[in-house]
Amino acid sequence: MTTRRPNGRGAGGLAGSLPAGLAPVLSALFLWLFTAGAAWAATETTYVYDADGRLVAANMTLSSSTLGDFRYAPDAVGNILTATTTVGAYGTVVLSVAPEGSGTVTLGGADSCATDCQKTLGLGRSASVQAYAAQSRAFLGWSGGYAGTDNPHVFTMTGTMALTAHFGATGGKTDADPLSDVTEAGQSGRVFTYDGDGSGVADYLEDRVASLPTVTGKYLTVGVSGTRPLLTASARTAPSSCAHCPYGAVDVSASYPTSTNACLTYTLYLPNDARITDFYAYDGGEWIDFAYDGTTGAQIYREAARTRITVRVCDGKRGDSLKSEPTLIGLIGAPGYAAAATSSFMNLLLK
Ligand SMILES: [Ca+2]
Ligand SMILES: [Ca+2]
Repeated sequence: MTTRRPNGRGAGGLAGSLPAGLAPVLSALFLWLFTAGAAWAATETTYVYDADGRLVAANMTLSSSTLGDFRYAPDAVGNILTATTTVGAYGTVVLSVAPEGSGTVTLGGADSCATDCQKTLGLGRSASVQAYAAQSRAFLGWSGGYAGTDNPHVFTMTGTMALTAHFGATGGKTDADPLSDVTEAGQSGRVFTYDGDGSGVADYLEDRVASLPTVTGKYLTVGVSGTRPLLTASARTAPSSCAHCPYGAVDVSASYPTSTNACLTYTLYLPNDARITDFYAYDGGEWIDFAYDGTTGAQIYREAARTRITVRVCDGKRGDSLKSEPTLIGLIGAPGYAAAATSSFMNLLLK
């Protein structure tokens, strides 16, 4: 508790000196309750008086990232305030599970709860959360306020904390594409919400979407149209003829929907990269510039946060890396760009 006496005249000296109606206003005004996102270290309160020495305002210094509860009330004569501060009274832990029904979470210590639970804890208090996988499932890691695999995860409440526990197959590969859950969990291997195609579904849960590191140390996502899972998805070295292929190449394949619809569209999702103007495909033992010709080939779209490349490939046609494989369509492709014109010009000069 903090009690500060302002410099105004004390009780008895100025009885009833508050302007009419101000006391109830102050009573209401100074009952401020911060429960989320507010910041208050509660260090200083500055009182403001009018020319007659009557209190007209109390300003509080707000800082830090803590949460708190502070209440002010005028005394009987109106110009002495009592400030009651209770910093650290509120903090909320919100827990959820994903994918739904694959496990439960508990909030340790004296508190415990099942799935989709919420608890209010004091700031500065130690909290412990633990994930329990359902049968034949495994706990993968946390997302939200903490991205890691500690289980239980013990932390100190410094504010509102929202956590989601992610679960997957016990073998470490949940969906039907060939990549492990960790591989698809972002470049760090810890972001189980990673959604490179922006579908709203984490990629480790999507058969037709694969996120993976490239041979150049970058990270990209590739998806395939239709209804069949990606059969293969791997990174490989770009053609030596490509001087500027910053993402290397990807090698993907899938089966096509029907004999009458023997084409697939692969989509690559890269970081926004204005340099990418070309797409090269490995075709019949050589790399070709696989530009869209109206039927097959690559089209490049630069979007706000990413570069998206759609690559149409038809069975046995140009760009199919598995021409001899019935029912399968493969793509070995590399996004890139040609040498800058000035470089070519300089090369000519140097020859
Ligand atoms: Ca996705
Ligand atoms: Ca996937």
